[in-house]
Amino acid sequence: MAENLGLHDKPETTPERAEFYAKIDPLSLAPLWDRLSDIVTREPHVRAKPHVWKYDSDVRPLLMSTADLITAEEAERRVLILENPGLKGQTAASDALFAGLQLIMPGEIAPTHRHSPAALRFIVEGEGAYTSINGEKTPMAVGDLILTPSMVWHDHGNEGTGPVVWLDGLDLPTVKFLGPMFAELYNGGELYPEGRPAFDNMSRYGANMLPIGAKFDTENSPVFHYPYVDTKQALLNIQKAGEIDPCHGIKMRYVNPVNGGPVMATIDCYMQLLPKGLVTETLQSSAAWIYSVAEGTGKTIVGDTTIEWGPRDVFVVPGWYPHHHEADGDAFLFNFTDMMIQEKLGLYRERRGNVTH
Ligand code: GTQ
Repeated sequence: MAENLGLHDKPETTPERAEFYAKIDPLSLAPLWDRLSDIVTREPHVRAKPHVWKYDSDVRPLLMSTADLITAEEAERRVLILENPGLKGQTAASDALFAGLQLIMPGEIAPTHRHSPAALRFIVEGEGAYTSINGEKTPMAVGDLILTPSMVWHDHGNEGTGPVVWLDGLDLPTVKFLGPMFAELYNGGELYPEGRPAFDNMSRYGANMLPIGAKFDTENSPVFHYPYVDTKQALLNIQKAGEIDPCHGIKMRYVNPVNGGPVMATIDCYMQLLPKGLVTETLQSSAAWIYSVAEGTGKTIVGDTTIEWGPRDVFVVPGWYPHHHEADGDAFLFNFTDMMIQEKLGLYRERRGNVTH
């Protein structure tokens, strides 16, 4: 991106001005005219860089080696942060969102806690693990989406025979920036008692029915498990109609069935099918998009960076980078975004081709 995106050139720092700036600094004052061109820019000046984490060759061996380094219990969450190279030390994959890969080994438990940041899990590898949400065990299968919205009790366990890995997506940088960060361990470190039976949430709220008289006090979806078998089948069925969006292929939003809105107040999730050979049209979105490849190979061209991706890779398209996708075969891409936050604040913009919305 161009370096000087300001509306006008920065006024010269004459010796007289420099002396004035030095004089007012101890009084916690500063001249806006010296900063304006860096801050109020014509277009977004995004710190995050386009980036891909290659799972099989790079991340997986390192993640697996952490099993000998620390237990899930001691770590509380054994996660490798996918830290954007443009945001070193900031615990962020994009300016507003966190991403990490979490490992849980057979027999391990990651203790019950809750926090104000909202989280999603997209299952990458393995079987036999679960997330327990307010005591309701949610079995994990590869490609499933599991939600743990703000302040919901959750713990993870692995009752299988091999390692299980998932992508964590959180609004952590946003909550940190805004300030209301709260977290607690359940009863100082106990496991949350067993709650409703497995699959209760999706039957109660996600089977095209709602319990009589049901009332909801948050925007978050009461369904917290979106199995990949259903998601994938839906996309395959829709593909038969042959209606392909030029920018998105076939892109479906996971929704809160109560209000049709995003699954959580701050994070919006999607599954996208790019049919074999599709080259999408260029899209520019003021939101950031974090992708996890469920199936298929291809590439995404983000500004002047070409990201080659395959199954289990994670990549970031930061805000306002023109980008398009090229799929080798049918590809299924999970992605999540901060678009919701921007939309709610009336700030979201996108440009398809040359048209800005
Ligand atoms: O699994 O609860 O990647 O609390 C970061 C913070 C995962 C979790 C993360 C968390 C979790």
